[in-house]
Amino acid sequence: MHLDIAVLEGDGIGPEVVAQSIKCLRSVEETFGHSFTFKKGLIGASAIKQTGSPLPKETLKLCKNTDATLFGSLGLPEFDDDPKAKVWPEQGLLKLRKKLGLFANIRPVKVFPSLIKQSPLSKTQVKHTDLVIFRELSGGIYYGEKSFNQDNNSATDTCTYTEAEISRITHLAFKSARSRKKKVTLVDKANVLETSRLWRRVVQSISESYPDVTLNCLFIDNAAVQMILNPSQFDVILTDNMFGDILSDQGSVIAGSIGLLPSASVGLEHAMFEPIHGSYPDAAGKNIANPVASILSVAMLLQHFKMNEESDAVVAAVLKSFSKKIVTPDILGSSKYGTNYVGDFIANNIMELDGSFKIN
Ligand code: NAD
Ligand code: IPM
Ligand code: K
Ligand code: MN
Repeated sequence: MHLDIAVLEGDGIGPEVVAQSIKCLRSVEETFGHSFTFKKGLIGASAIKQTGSPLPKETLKLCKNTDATLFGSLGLPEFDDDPKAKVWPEQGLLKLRKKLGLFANIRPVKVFPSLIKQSPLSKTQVKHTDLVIFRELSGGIYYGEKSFNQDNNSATDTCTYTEAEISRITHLAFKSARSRKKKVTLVDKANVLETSRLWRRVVQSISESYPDVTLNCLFIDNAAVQMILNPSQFDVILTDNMFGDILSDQGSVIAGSIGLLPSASVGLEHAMFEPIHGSYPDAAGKNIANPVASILSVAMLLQHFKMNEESDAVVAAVLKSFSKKIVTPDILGSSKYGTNYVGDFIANNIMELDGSFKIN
């Protein structure tokens, strides 16, 4: 298969982790006889510095004209620390998601048996965790009307959802549950928010057309607790843009490090793959960032294009790095292995499997 892939490295550790993912894709290309081309584009702080815009027109065009986008991370403290800035890096990512129509952000949270001791939570608590968060990605408070009133120093963010926006991601979540443990948990704040009440109404009504899938609803505050106390009770978590952002970072505590969790952002026409973590600016250029979240995002990319054996081969190589303790210091404090070494190890261990391979 031939794929044209847009590569947006972004800021901080973005370029370092994406470089490992490209090594892995090169290895998949060679092992399985595919052909991938990589075309780089600017986004985020580096794009602002070079062009004045966090999402230059050329970058958007590139992502629209390629089969998929591989994205690193963006953001730099000099922008976070300047609340008066007129443009900032994160605007580039939000605009890209919206313009590409990426309405669903799929964030799996798993415990890897060989890393179970790395979770700060107890083994009994986290074992058997295998959940996936379906985070709505192009609506809600991230995209509602915003204003800043200089006169009385007040600011407003509005949260709006339409039935259509809720409905399209709900169908994806239920379809996913059908091929998993057949359980959807809607996480919301329906005891307070009108948007959450709409979510409940729409999701409950859609659930009737999936009689084989059980739906239950949890308030976000309780869900945050349940996810830590008993994460294995969850299968598919369906939630809005902001709750999904927060819950998925929390999910990384179960897995052991945020440097492990990948994501796929999908829409009707485009797809983008990125680690859930940010640009971890303190680690930039130090060769210590964990590349696994980005590499597992490549596994999700391959699966998206139905290259299931290829995807399994990437996951198997990642699992091998875990069992050989070829991991970065976020996983094992005493580890001397850096981003590059771990990336090389995984890329060099991508090989055809005998068909008996299972992720869990
Ligand atoms: P962050 O995810 O960058 O880092 C938080 C902490 O997570 C780090 O201190 C580190 O301990 C750990 N971490 C993150 N990635 C890691 C990796 N690959 N390996 C090992 N440890 C890792 O979040 P933050 O500090 O809140 O934000 C930093 C910047 O990143 C901000 O500008 C923020 O806006 C941006 N951000 C971007 C994205 C994105 O591009 N999608 C996501 C989150 C945050
Ligand atoms: C993420 C990030 C982004 C988000 C920021 C950087 C805009 O935290 O991808 O999880 O909130 O969606
Ligand atoms: K990211
Ligand atoms: Mn986030």
